[in-house]
Amino acid sequence: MVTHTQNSRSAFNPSKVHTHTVNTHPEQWAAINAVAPGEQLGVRCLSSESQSTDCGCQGLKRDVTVDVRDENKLEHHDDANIYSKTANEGPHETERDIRSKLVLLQGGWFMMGTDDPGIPQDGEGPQRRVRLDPFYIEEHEVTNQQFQHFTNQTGYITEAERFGDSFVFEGLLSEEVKSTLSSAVAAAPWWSPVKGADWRHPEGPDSTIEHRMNHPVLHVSWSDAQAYCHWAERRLPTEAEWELACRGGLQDRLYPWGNKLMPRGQHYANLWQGDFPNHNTAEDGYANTSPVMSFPANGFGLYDMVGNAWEWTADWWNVHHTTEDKYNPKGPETGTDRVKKGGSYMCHKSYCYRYRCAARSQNTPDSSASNLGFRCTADAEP
Ligand SMILES: [Ca+2]
Ligand SMILES: [Ca+2]
Repeated sequence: MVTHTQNSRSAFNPSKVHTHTVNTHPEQWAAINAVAPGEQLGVRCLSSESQSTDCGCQGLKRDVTVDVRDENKLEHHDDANIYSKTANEGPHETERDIRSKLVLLQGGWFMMGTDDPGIPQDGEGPQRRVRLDPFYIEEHEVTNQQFQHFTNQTGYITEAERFGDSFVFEGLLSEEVKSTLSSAVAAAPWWSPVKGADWRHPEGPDSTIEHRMNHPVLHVSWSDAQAYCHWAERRLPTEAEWELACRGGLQDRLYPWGNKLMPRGQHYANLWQGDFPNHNTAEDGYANTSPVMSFPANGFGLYDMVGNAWEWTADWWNVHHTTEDKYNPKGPETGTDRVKKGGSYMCHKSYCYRYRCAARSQNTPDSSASNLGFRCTADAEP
């Protein structure tokens, strides 16, 4: 069963923080984002998930209650409005090429969710009719190169950088970093909070993205993803938009390409092969993330909708849905966790059968991890 062990996120609810003065200078962004040494927040390891179907990544929650002083330092960060079109000029004309190509989806009616859920407690069902207006979606996950451009332009500092740590899958850590670990997630010991892990250092301080600039950016919180999309004059997809995009025009299929995981014996997504969590054969070519667009696109021309990195959506998490028709649904009004979709390179049927279009999971908005990224959507092509 999915149960929330505590609600420590209220201080991070964007609706509860005030709008800050507009500031578009990189130096000033850096200044207001700064966290003084020794003021990093700790993390708390929580999970109540069943291990039989769970990779444990929903339990990756920061404990924001440890130090109220730090909440004050962070509060500006939750207001993505500071990156809105009216508050920020967004990318300059010459920088537009750095953003992903948008694919226009016509919307219309589609069947969201499934009546044959792989993980019923995640709220994958019931299947319901949803109608969406046309929208654009980026053809691949936001890459390290794109995110670097964003941070270079704005001086933006991610939440993981300001907290001073992020969750990393232990199987990817060097022995040196492993020797420094003090805690792991109780029900998912393959996850550890690693000091110095952030999007530039996905496996901790001794790692780099130098040779992975075209891989999905990782260790970005929901707020970080929001900030990038606002800067790019785009937005995060709703869960319904993401799911329609995932289905690639197919109806009631498990995967973006159909019902068979490996058509003609070919890998269609970067997932986990072998025994999770101890042995990844990387039969698909990748034990970690892959360059975006390394696997076939779906019928809409979208890449890595399942696998590679999990992707944040705009919606709050809730597992209860009705069968009534919905128009442009945006999820619950409030919540503690945000929905993520698509699974990651860590997903294996034995532990995380979530690399399906109807599958879903959640994290608190300030969570970040070595398998979680995002892509943006837009209402109109700029
Ligand atoms: Ca793989
Ligand atoms: Ca993905």
